[in-house]
Amino acid sequence: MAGSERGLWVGRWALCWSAGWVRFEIAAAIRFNPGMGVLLTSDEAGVRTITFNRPDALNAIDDALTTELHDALRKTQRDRAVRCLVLTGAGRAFCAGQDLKSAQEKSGGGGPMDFADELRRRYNPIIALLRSLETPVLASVNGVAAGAGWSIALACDLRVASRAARFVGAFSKIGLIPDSGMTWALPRQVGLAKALEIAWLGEPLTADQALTLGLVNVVVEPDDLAAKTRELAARLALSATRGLALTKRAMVAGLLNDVETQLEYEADLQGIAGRTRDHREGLTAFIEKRAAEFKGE
Ligand code: LHQ
Repeated sequence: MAGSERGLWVGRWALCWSAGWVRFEIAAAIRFNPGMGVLLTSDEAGVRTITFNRPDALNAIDDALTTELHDALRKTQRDRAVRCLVLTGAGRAFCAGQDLKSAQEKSGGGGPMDFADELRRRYNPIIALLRSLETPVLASVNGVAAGAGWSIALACDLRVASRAARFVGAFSKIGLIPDSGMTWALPRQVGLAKALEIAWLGEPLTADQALTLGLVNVVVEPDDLAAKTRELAARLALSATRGLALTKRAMVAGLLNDVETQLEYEADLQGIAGRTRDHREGLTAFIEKRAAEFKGE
């Protein structure tokens, strides 16, 4: 086996309270890969979870993290068994953005670092990959998301946030502009004036403020985050995921196209969706009055 395939197969006992009864569940067939350094990767029933794993530095992004994340996303892109991807952070943070200490070391403690080169080589390919992944991508925002860490969360398709999460556009505090796709995503999600206010003033947003602005999809108590993330990810993974991928493609194109172009594009993509096995299965299940069993084909 190679790469993430090298993971160990382990069984996990999950202890759940349900309707007043203690229920034991074996979450069977969890593939867990502990050996990737600054990322942890686990697979369970079509859901891949990638965990940023530099908790002492609030999962700040150093060179190893961008290399491993890029690699992990490329593998995910090629792995048809993955039908939902979750990104989250170990410890109390989601991700604190660029590792400012390693940035200073790289610049020799004084001279300016070539940020344009850093972004083009290390960050932009990650954001482009996240945006283009056919697999639905969930950010499970367990704590603070700052700078490019927030940009990564924004590049995911949906965001589930712990009430302990905070969103910090750290850029203006260090004389930089929002990057890693934030200037693309933020004005589209909250409008130009709000995006400028967030970027210029740099006031942290609470999870509830982010929910009000539509920047996260749901907020739950910290102890409920893992369960809520699993529930949503499992639901997406069991969906007609080819259709979901085509929907994502259509919606993103719709942000840029005029209406005639978009109608034409929708017709093209619906043509593809109409030829999928999942569409046939959905129709058959409707007629047979049973739940559909989608395979992502
Ligand atoms: C960190 C970091 C960190 C290293 C906390 N680095 N250690 C990319 C590349 C190229 C061009 C430029 O742009 C970019 C994109 C960017 O991401 S730029 C923005 C970079 N990020 C920041 O400016 C955020 C800096 N961090 C903070 O403002 C705070 O730490 C936040 C608000 C994230 C959390 O605050 P607290 O909860 O109060 O935690 P803390 O500040 O006490 O941090 C805990 C530890 O984590 C601490 O280390 P220590 O050894 O003292 O315990 C921090 O130094 C470390 N840490 N962020 N980005």
